[in-house]
Amino acid sequence: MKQLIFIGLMLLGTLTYGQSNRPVTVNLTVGGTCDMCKERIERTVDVKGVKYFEYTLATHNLEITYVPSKITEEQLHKSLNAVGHDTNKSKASDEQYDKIHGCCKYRVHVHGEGEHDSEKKEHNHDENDDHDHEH
Ligand SMILES: [Cu+2]
Repeated sequence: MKQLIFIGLMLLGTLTYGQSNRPVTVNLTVGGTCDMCKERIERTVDVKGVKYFEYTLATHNLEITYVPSKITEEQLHKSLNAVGHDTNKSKASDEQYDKIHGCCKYRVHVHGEGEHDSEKKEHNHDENDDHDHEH
C-alpha cells in the first residue's frame, strides 16, 4: 500500500513537472517609442526559457511565450525594468529609466495628456529656431 502511494506521488510529480514545462503565452504592456526600444525589449527577453516574443510598438504589446519551469513572468518584468522599460506590472526605477537612450524617453509621450500646451509651445519654439539654446 505504501508503495502504491509512493508511485502515485511520483506520477503526480511528473504531471506537475510536465505542466510547468509547457510553454505559456502572456501579453505584457511595455513602454517604448521607437525601433530602438523594440530591439532593446526583444533582446532583453531573448533568453533561455523564452520560446517566442514579438513587440508591437503601436500597441506597446509584448507577446511572450515562455516555459514557466525555466523562467518566471516576474523575471521578465524585472529584466525589462533593468534596461529602463516600464511594464504593466512593474515600473523601472528613475535610475534605470535615466540610462535609456535620449530618443527613447517614452514616458514623455505616455504622460502627454495634460501637458499638450507646453508641448505645443516647445514645437513652435523649435520651428523658428534662430536663437541659441542652452541645452
Ligand atoms: Cu526607443
